[in-house]
This record gives sequence, C-alpha cells and structure tokens, in this order.
Amino acid sequence: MKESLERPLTALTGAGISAESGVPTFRGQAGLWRDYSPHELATPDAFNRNPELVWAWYAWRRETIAGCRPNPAHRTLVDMEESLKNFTLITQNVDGLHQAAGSKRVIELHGSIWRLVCTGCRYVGDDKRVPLPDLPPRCQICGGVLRPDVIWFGESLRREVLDAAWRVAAQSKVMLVIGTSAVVEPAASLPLVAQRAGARLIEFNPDTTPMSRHADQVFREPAGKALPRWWAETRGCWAL
Ligand code: BV8
Ligand code: ZN
Repeated sequence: MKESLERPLTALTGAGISAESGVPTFRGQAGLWRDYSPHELATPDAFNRNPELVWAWYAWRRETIAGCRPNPAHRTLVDMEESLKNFTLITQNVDGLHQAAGSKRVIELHGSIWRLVCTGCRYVGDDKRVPLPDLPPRCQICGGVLRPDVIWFGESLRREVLDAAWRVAAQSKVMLVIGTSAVVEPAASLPLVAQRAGARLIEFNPDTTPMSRHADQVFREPAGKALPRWWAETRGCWAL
C-alpha cells in the first residue's frame, strides 16, 4: 500500500535507541551511579542542594557519551528524514547522537547535555568540552553557575517544544516508538495522542512497556537490528 504524502511518519525515541552505542539507559544505570536514581539527580532541588554532585553525574555522562557513536538505528532515522518529506523525529534523549548521525530536524523534548545555561544571567550556549575545566562550570559573562540545558523532573517542558511535538503526534499516521520505557510524562502520552488521531503505533523495544498493549505492531528486539530491517522492508510503501 503506497502511503500518500500527507500520511506522515513520526518517530519518538528514548534512551534505548542509544543503548547499542554504549550510552547507559536510565533504567539500567551503570557503575558508580547505580546507587543514585536519575529522579534524585535530575531535579532542580538536587542541583540547588548539591550542584557538585549533580555536575559530577552530568560530567560523567558527557564523558561517556563523547566516546559513543551513532548506531544503525540512528542512521536509519537519518535516511527516513532524507527520503521522506513528512518525517519528524521527536526525542527524549539529551545525548545529541541523532544530530551526530546526521538528523537535522529533531524535536528535543528534554533539551541537550551539550548546551549549558547560566543560573544567573540566563546566557545559553553550546559547550562540548570534555572534560569541563571546572565543576560546576562558571558563566564567562556574569560568573554565575552554569547548568545543563535539560528539562529536569518537576520542570515544565518548553511550551513551543511541547506544542510542536503534540501537533506532529496528532498529525501522524504511523508513529515508531523506539527505545523508551514510556513512563516519563508528558512524552509518554505522545503515542496515545497519535493513536487517538488514527495513527498506527509500532514499538521497537526488547522489553514490554506500558505502551506495548497499545501498539499495533511490536518488534521485541534491539532497535539497531529491527529498525533498519523494518525500514528496508517498508521504504517502498512511502511516497518518497
Ligand atoms: C513536567 C532530561 C510539568 C534530564 C529527563 C503527568 C504529567 C506531567 C508530569 C508528570 C506526570 N506524572 C508524573 C510527572 C512528573 C514527571 C514524570 O514523568 N515522572 C515519571 C518518573 C513518572 N515528569 C516531569 O517532571 C516532566 N515535567 O511534566 O512538567 C510539571 C511540573 C511540576 C510538577 C509536575 C509536572 C519532565 C520530565 C523530563 C525529565 N527529564 N531527561 C537528563 O536526561 O539528564 S527524562 C529522562 O528519563 C530521559 O530524558 C528520558 O526521557 C527518561 C528515561 O526514559 P527513557 O528514555 O524511556 O529511558 P529508560 O532508560 O527509562 O528506558 C529505556 C528503554 O529502552 C527501556 O524500555 C529498554 O527496554 C529499552 N531498550 C534498551 N536497549 C534497547 C532498548 N530499546 C531498543 N533497542 C535497544 N537496544
Ligand atoms: Zn551568567
């Protein structure tokens, strides 16, 4: 069946899409951070209480991610963007691997670990230095403490970002839900918004999630294998 142009394909990704690149997922926190829950560290309270501890976690994540490369799942999404006029990628990830793979149009729901914002003068800027010279890093303009430009638990997503994601979900005809435990809101509601608008949901995840029972099709295997195969088998059905 040829999908006509106005039947856009959307992808929603979570930490699992970067697992095969070596980026630890949240639920499988690796090594020294296993004693902390992201929910304890990725919050404004944790940062205000102990910026050094939260920055040690983010510095470790930046150094880990800096050694990771996009995998075939990231690259497949780049091919979708380059082949289809109506493809949109929405990610919960802050690791920047979609952009490193070549994705140009990415809705980053939760911001980026590679961008810092000043808690004093609100200066925002990209900063990919690994390692960072000082922790916590300081603002060059006002000397204030810089924080990662990410959305922490208890912080609202940026209105324009959430509106864009909501709009895309409501216009989707097929949403690929890739590598997410589907528990973090409001991201976890996007597949249901798409389904209510008539979209088919396809889950790519080795584990079952709360989204699984809503999915029209499930690939219970790593995205790095299943997604390139699915795309190779179906790309001819899309109006390229
Ligand atoms: C907000 C940035 C309003 C930081 C992150 C209802 C409505 C609104 C809010 C809430 C609500 N209910 C609860 C809340 C509060 C909270 C929330 O959702 N809590 C959860 C725990 C219940 N939400 C918020 O606070 C949000 N704010 O809504 O503002 C507000 C304001 C005040 C008070 C209340 C509400 C903000 C949420 C954003 C938090 N920031 N990240 C950073 O990254 O450092 S979330 C963070 O965790 C990640 O970004 C990611 O989104 C999330 C982890 O989820 P996943 O990406 O799914 O990763 P996970 O490890 O969990 O799962 C990986 C999956 O991959 C697994 O299923 C695994 O099986 C699979 N996998 C593994 N290997 C592979 C694979 N899949 C495929 N291939 C493989 N190879
Ligand atoms: Zn400043």
